[in-house]
Amino acid sequence: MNDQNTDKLNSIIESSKTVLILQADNPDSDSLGSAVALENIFDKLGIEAILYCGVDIPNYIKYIDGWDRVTKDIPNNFDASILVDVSTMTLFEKLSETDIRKLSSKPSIVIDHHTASTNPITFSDLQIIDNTNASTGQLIYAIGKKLNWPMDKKALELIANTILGDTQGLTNDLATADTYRIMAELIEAGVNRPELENKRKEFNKMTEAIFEFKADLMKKTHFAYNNKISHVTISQSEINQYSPSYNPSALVLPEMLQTEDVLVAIAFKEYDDGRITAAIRCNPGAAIANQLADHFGGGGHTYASGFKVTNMDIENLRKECLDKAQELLIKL
Ligand SMILES: [Mn+2]
Repeated sequence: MNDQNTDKLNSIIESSKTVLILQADNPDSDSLGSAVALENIFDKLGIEAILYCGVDIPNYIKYIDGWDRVTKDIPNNFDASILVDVSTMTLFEKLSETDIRKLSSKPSIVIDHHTASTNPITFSDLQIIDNTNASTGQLIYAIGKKLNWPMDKKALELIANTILGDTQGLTNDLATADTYRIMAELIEAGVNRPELENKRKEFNKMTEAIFEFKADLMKKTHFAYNNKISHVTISQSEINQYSPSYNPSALVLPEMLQTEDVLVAIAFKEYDDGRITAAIRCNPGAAIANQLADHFGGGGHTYASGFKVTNMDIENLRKECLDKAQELLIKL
């Protein structure tokens, strides 16, 4: 993060009355927490924030207050936009031509911690991208400190949630010494980590039906290549029945990774319209998630990524994906 970028960001924000904050089509606790934290900070600066996401906010992150203020429409009146936790056009499929024209006509800023994309945001004027940050929220915290933004306990809690979300509770390799230092600062400033954890856990409790569905998913999980690659396929009817209350992949991916010999876990979702999505998670020492997703036009981090394809048969896709995963594992 260089001074020139933060100065430019500051001047855009200072000359705005209304700022539109966009999340990509795959909202998570980092994108949502970052968006609501900026809303909170801007409110204190006398700037109105409008929160946008093209898809519904998934239930599992609704422990983050403010999710219900996220709208699916790009408004007509705003002075600037900020895209959080995303730097690729691939994840903005819900934007229409008109939406993109509106966004292009105003200053637009990307704040993200993913590695550079091959399909960058076409309408952004300023990109603050720093992949040394565990979460976009952590980057916002750094920017906020630099620009003396008012960050109250609520904003700091939101920032802590983005870090805990993306680092899976400070357990994956996104959590660096800096991340721990920042968490310590947040805790010193009043953030109560057990309180945040309890709220999230309380919110993510399973119903009995979900508990049984989890058992079904585990029963149909397969293990390939000497159990190094674990995969499960979730059908449209299962998505219809269970997705509104629980993200099916999140039910089994952690269990798959917690199985002996497994290095890579993949959850495919097969939709009736021909779309197939895959969520990829890797165990320590098998950092191939981004490369595997990249092979199918997706993206993400080295240990967690995803992709979406259309016009591909599930059998063929599965085979190609497993073979590619094996190939990448051999190269490690
Ligand atoms: Mn993130």
